[in-house]
Amino acid sequence: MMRRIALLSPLLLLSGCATEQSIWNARGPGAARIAPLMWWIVVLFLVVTLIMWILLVIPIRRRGSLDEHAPIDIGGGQGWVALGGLLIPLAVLTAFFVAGLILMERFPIHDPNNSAVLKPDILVIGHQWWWEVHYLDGPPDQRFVTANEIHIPAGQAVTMELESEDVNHAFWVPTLQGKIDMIPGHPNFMRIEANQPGDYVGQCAEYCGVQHAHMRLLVVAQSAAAYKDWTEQMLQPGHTPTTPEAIAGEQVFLTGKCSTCHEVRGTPARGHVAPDLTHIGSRQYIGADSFPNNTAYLEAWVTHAQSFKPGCLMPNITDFNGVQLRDLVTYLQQLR
Ligand code: HEC
Ligand SMILES: [Cu+2]
Repeated sequence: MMRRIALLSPLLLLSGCATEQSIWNARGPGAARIAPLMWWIVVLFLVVTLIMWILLVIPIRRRGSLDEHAPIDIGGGQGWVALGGLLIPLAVLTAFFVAGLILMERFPIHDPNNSAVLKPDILVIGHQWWWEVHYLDGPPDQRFVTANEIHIPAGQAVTMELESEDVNHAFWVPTLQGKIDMIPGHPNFMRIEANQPGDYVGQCAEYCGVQHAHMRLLVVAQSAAAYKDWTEQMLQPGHTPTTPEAIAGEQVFLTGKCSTCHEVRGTPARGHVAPDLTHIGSRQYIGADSFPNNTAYLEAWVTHAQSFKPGCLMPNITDFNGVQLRDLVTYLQQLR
């Protein structure tokens, strides 16, 4: 029975991979280019595993007495060790190494004649444990900053520059493109494209500290018209509150600790060490795409960020009463 389960395990693993962050599910040309190599690796891995199981099972089934077996120290059989332990692994690993190098070289980012790739549309800066996103396309008055949720036009290649503010991170949206390290002081570039509009989940792919697992991101690919509307919305300063609750909430935000770390464009809140909140009300998730952006989670996050992401760089802030907290969250929600 155990053996049967063990034999089935590669199949279980395969079916377990059909989730949102899946390299099997290429949704853009970058990921589609990588997928065939991945299939080769998996198929070859399965073949090698199968052969090894057969080689294991044969001697197990060959029952006999000690008299029929030669002692282990009479020599011989080194040829098998050299073949199975050295030559085959060397050939397989070399083949995949070379295939990987060829694949890497063919990515347009390495084409020196392609001037578009040297001029990034979007600069993404990794922080412990969130993503700062600068839209650099167009003249200075068309540029803006946001965080954690990256919108791109569907069907168009977007060039990204990837950096880090602190430790090494890695930018990875498996359904769209391969992963690239984000290294402080050493910008890397990638071109990312989604075939169809939709949400594509990503994740930091280089261990970067306690909250690495909660350093998620969302790429939202939109039709050209919807993308244009979104950028126009993002260029606006933070929405001026109109209801009494939101007006009171803005005061809580500006007079409390929030503005020392966060920015809301168009207000005196100009902190730069935390995600830009100018349009926080329009984002789908909070805490770097880790928790839903709704009233319950926002209230809980604002007061107890350390319970959601222990060790993250936002402290628990519990110095407001219930009314102030509700007003504050109302203010955040109308920042759309
Ligand atoms: C000491 C700096 C600091 C202070 C003060 C602070 N924050 Fe934060 N805040 C952060 C950091 C850092 C993050 C990113 C945490 C993460 O995801 O790892 C964050 C994240 C957030 C997020 C989620 C943003 C997103 O896109 O995921 C919200 C909302 C937020 N803070 C609201 C507030 C409010 C409201 C206050 C004031 C009551 C406040 N913060 C005070 C540092 C701070
Ligand atoms: Cu990480």
